[in-house]
This record gives sequence, structure tokens and C-alpha cells, in this order.
Amino acid sequence: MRIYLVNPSDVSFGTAVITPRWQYVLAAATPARHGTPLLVDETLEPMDEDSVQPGDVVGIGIHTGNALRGYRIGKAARARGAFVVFGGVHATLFPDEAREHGGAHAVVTGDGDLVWSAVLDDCDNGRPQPLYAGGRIDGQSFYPARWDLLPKDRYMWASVQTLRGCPKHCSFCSVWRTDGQKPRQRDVNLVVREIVQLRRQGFRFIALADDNFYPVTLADLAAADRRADKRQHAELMKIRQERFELMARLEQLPADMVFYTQITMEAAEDPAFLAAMRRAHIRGALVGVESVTPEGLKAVYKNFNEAGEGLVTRLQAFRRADVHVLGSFIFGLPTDRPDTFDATADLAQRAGVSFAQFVMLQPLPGTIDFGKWERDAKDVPVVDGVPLTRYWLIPQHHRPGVYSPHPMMTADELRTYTQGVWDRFYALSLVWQRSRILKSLRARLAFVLISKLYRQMYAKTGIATDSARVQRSALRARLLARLAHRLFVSHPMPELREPGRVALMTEKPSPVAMVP
Ligand code: B12
Ligand code: SF4
Repeated sequence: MRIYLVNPSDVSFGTAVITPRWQYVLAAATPARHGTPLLVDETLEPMDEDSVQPGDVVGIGIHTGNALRGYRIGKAARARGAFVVFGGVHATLFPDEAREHGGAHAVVTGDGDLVWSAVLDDCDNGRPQPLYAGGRIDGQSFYPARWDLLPKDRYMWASVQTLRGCPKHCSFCSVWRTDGQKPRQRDVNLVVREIVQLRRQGFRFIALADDNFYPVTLADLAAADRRADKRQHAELMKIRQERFELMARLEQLPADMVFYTQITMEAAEDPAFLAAMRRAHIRGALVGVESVTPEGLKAVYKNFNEAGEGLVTRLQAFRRADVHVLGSFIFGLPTDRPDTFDATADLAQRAGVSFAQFVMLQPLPGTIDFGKWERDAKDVPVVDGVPLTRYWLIPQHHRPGVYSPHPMMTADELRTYTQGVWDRFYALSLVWQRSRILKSLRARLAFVLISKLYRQMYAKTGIATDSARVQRSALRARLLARLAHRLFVSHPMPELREPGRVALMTEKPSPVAMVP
């Protein structure tokens, strides 16, 4: 019985930006008696389905965007006599769909770490169960990834998760519903051990694949401190302290390490946290800006963000702390107007964000937006026999990309304006201007190359609707990726030792006292 772990993708680039962490985690959760799984990442190369033999186990991890490709692989693997198992966020939300469309024998919902070995044992005995509820395991139970299985020179960034869950409740996001609102932090020692292993192997670029790296804000602490019962305050302080402990350990790693994470912009008001991030080599963060207008923020339940000039100030605080921001903006909110596009592009440039992504509003299953959209949809259009409320089952090149009629703009206008903002933000002159933050010519050229690659991979393959265009863009991205990849390769450091524990300043209940 061979075990495949497949990360489906319609487009393969030969080189990929970030490792699909779930494959390396499930590989670690695979007991030695079942052998070492074969990891197939289709963002690198398409899967050779003919290699699957009767009795093999084919585990497929899906999110909404790649579910349809995953289902095709599942059906093909089942037809060849394999046991097919689905997992991942989309399978967690729609376990029956994976059985109906993907040929699943079994579906794992939630975290796979602890149930995976039971799934394999059952397949080995020829009796997989239809459903395994993985649940939300606590942070201490997460498996460290098996980085010894990493193929050489294929990924630019490795990914290490330090916590799961997010206390916010943004209307377009499913994380707080699937992963929960309680942050589940991993043991700092295990996180550091993984990172050291990666650096020993020659990886110095690591994405901290957390939902929200800043789960406790100063405002949360102040609110908890106002309560008579101090238990919540103590709990939040503990989480915060663990964040500082992690950062203090990362600080001791070699100076050439570069970490990148995802964070809410409230961190801008926490200079101690930002300074600790910078010292910990966290050089970049994706910040969900979403909208530049107060109405837009209200529409997505993200009032904790700032709009207008307040937004510029907050984003510049990251820049001053030397943490590069990848600003994430959403277009297509009902409050957007034709002039919102230019205003957003201007603001992104003025706020000093280094990179930006402009995504079109998409109702993702499991979100408040999706629930509302599905509930309110009348006369739902049907494309290729699929109702629009199950859009992920429509072949990629027929998917509309815009899901609700906009009060002011047509779908084509939204797409064209969005593409226009990508083009403007990534125009060579502006990219070169932004690269001024870097000192050497080599670093500036690398910045230009990465900017162009990012746009090619995400804008051109994401917004284009006809498949020929997507394929052409993918080919260009493939060439750029090959060039860019060299920038990420570094010399292995087999002798690197794990940094030891660091004594932080003893805390007092006040958050200000946490400044290490
Ligand atoms: C890091 C990350 C990224 C990174 C790296 C992705 C990568 N290559 O790994 C980047 C920045 C590139 C990224 C991009 C995007 N992402 Co993202 N990303 C994440 C994040 C924060 C963590 C993923 C991760 O590494 N987790 C760690 C691993 C160990 O956990 P896991 O994947 O959940 O796997 C566990 C279980 O699900 C299960 N499992 C998973 N697969 C399988 C398979 C089997 C067989 C079994 C048994 C179990 C199993 O077991 C695993 C171990 O417990 C998640 C949030 C989240 N909480 O999942 C969002 C998330 C997955 N991303 C999301 C989205 C929307 C995107 C984008 C579309 C955003 C955009 N608009 O561009 C793109 C899509 C890129 C693409 N084409 O794939 C959504 C997906 C929602 C959905 N319903 O599909 C999520 C859930 C966040 C959200 N906002 O809701 N992302
Ligand atoms: S968008 Fe970010 S801040 Fe909002 S719930 Fe999702 S992970 Fe949390």
C-alpha cells in the first residue's frame, strides 16, 4: 500500500512560492509501518494518475479554489482501485460533496494530525470509514512537519505554523469559523526546532503560516483589564507573552533569516510588538486592508481597521519598523464606486506598502457573506449545469469571477478596473520607486523581479477568464519563477544549533510592561 498526498492545482509553475504545509504535516503523522508517503504538489508538476495502483491510499487536500481539480484526481484514483481520502478546509465544509464528486471513500474534517493514522490503518484493513472528525486539536498536539521530504530547489519559501485560529470575525473569511476564535499556539520549542532544521537544509525564507500572528491586541488587553474578573486578562497576557518568547528565540537565529507572516493592522499601534517582530527577522507581513473607505470596512465587519489617512499612518508604522507590508485589498464590495479603484491604488502607493494584492470579492463557503449570498440568491444562474451557489464545481475558465450583481458596475467593469489597479501598482516605474527602501542594486533588482513574478502568478492567472490566456500567463510566470528561485537559494548550515530559552522581563499586568 503506497500513500500519496496530493495538493491539486490546475496550473503548474515548475517552481512554487510556498510549501503546502499540510503535506509535510500529514507525512509526519504517517506511522512508519505504512512507509513514507509520496508528496505530489501540482503547483510544481501535474500528477501522473497512471502511477496509482489498486490498494494505494490517495489523500487529497482541498480548499475551495482547487476542489474541482481535486475531485478529478479522486475519481481517477478510485477508478484505478485506490482508497481515496479527502481533507482540508473545503472537505471540512462539504464532506458529502467530496464523496459525490470526488470519489471519496473517506473524508477527514478539521485537523488531520491525530486521526490520520487511524484512516491509514482502516484502509490497510480494507474498511475505511466514511467520515473521520479530526476536530480542533490543541496547539500542543500539532505535528511538526517532515522537512526531510522537501524536494531540493523547488520552493522559494517553507511554511511553519506557530498558531491556528483568529479572534476576529470578518464577514468574508472562514478561518474563525473553521479554525475557531481561540488562538491555539504551538510549543515554542517545536516551532524553533522546525525552523532550525529548515535553515540547516539551506532555507532562509520562511512563511509563518498563521491565520493572525497578532491574536491579542492592546485594546483587547485594556478591555479585559477593566473587568472585575481578571482571568481573561491573565489568559490574554499569557498568549501575548508566548508571542514575545517565540520572537526572542527567532531573534537569535542567523541574521540572514527572513520571516513573513499575516497580521491585522492593529499591530501598528503596538510599537513593542513591531520592534520585536523586526528583531525576530520578520521582514514582511500580509495585512488585510480590504477597503480604503469606512463604508467598505463596515460592510466586511472589519471596523477595527482604519480607513483614509488613518490607514496610511498605520501602514507607515510597519514601514518605519522595517516590516514590509503586502497589502491585501478587496474589490467588488457593494460600497465600491468607479473612483474607489484609483483611490485604492493611490493610497497603496502613498502608504508605502511594498507589495499588494487586489482580489475580487468572492463568497467563500463557511463565511457570513456566503451564507447571506446563498440565502438571498433568487433565480440562481446555472453554468455548465451547476448553480452559481456551487461555483467551485464550474470549470475554472467558465467561472464568472463576479458573483453578485454590483449596484453600480457590471462584472466586466469590475474585472477591467481591478486588472487596471494591478497594472498601475506593478508598473515598472512605480516598482522601481518602491524598491528605494533597499540599499544594494542587487536587492533592488530582486525586488523588481519578485514584484513582476507576484503579479504574473496572482493577477494574470487569477483574473483572466479564458484558459488560453491563463496558460500563457502561467508559462511566463514559470520562466520568471525559475529566475527568481535563485534568489531564494542559500547555503545549508548543518552545524546550526537551536537557540536556547531567553528570559523575558517579568511582566506586570499592564501591557506596556511587556516591552522587552
Ligand atoms: C499560509 C496560507 C496561504 C499561503 C500559503 C499556501 C500554501 N501553499 O500552503 C498563501 C499566502 C500563498 C495563501 C494563498 C491563498 N490562500 Co491561503 N491560507 C493560508 C493559511 C493561513 C494557512 C495554511 C496552512 O499552511 N495551514 C497549515 C496546515 C497544516 O493546515 P491545513 O492546510 O488546514 O491542513 C490541516 C487540515 O486541514 C487537514 N488536511 C488538509 N489537507 C488534508 C488532506 C487529507 C487527505 C487529510 C486527511 C487531512 C488534510 O490536516 C492538516 C493538518 O491538521 C490558511 C488558513 C487556514 N487556517 O488554513 C489560508 C487559507 C487556506 N487560504 C485561503 C485563501 C482564500 C487563499 C487564497 C485564495 C487567497 C487569495 N485570494 O489569493 C490564495 C490561494 C492560493 C492558491 N492558489 O492555493 C482560505 C481558503 C478558504 C477556502 N474556503 O478555500 C484560507 C482557509 C484562509 C481564509 N481566509 O479563509 N494562503
Ligand atoms: S480576515 Fe484575518 S483578521 Fe479577519 S477573521 Fe480572517 S484571519 Fe482573522
